[in-house]
Amino acid sequence: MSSINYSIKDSIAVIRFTRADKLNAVTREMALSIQAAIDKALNDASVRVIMLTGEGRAFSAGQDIAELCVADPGMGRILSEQYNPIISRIAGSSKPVVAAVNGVAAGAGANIALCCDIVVATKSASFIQAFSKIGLVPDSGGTYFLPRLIGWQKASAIMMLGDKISAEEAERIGMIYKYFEDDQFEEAAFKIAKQLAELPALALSLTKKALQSSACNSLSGQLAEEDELQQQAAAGPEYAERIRAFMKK
Ligand code: LHQ
Repeated sequence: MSSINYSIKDSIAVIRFTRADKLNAVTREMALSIQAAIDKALNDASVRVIMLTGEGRAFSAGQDIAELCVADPGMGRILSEQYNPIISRIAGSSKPVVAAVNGVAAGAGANIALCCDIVVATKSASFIQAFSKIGLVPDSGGTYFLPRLIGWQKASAIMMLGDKISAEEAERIGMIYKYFEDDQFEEAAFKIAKQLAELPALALSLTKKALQSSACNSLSGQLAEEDELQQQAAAGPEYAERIRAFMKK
């Protein structure tokens, strides 16, 4: 896996993009490596949280445009084989996925970050829906997640204009959870992942499911879903343990 690095620390699998000289632009090999790394983390019982981040001054500049010029497999194949499986894996992951956006995130790079459960960024990071400028439609789930995160109007403008959104603005409008000063970023992002790793895994996974259902449920449907998921959570071992511990205190 030359374009990414995979490591585990404190039950957190860190998938780090390592094409820093190309702003972590995504090649076919890199997209397939990201998919394989997510699978590895999902299948490893010792991993409780997955974190995506980048090396250098970018999180990812999206599709490697240079690769398209030398070996374009056709638009249908790029999305169905490279990007959609990454987004589906992250959205379908039973383990929480944190995007630690260390720098600029553009095109599919931005949308890979935005489909994660918690998105944090350095103050100097930015988000660019770069698609319209190169004559393309936002992909990698962007048209699904962005309007749900920040509302239709802002999503529409940001996607059509392709404006660069600073981390401060992204936090203000609800596109991301928080930004941190650059020199405190690594520690702060890791602290959030660690906090997740120490929480009951089943509850987090069912919370993710409930949030996803709410994207298309009616209130009555959602209340029924919460009822069902709450019963599943309460049937798990961590609920009983946590209640016992609370009562002891
Ligand atoms: C790059 C890239 C890049 C290759 C910087 N590729 N080398 C899905 C399906 C099918 C087709 C197409 O796409 C998609 C999904 C997508 O992601 S479409 C959107 C693709 N991404 C973009 O359009 C963003 C392109 N990049 C930029 O606009 C700028 O590089 C940003 C704003 C991200 C950063 O600007 P600067 O800070 O000024 O850096 P730079 O432009 O000087 O880039 C530094 C190096 O990185 C440079 O290489 P070099 O060898 O000259 O130092 C760039 O060529 C390379 N690079 N993005 N996407």
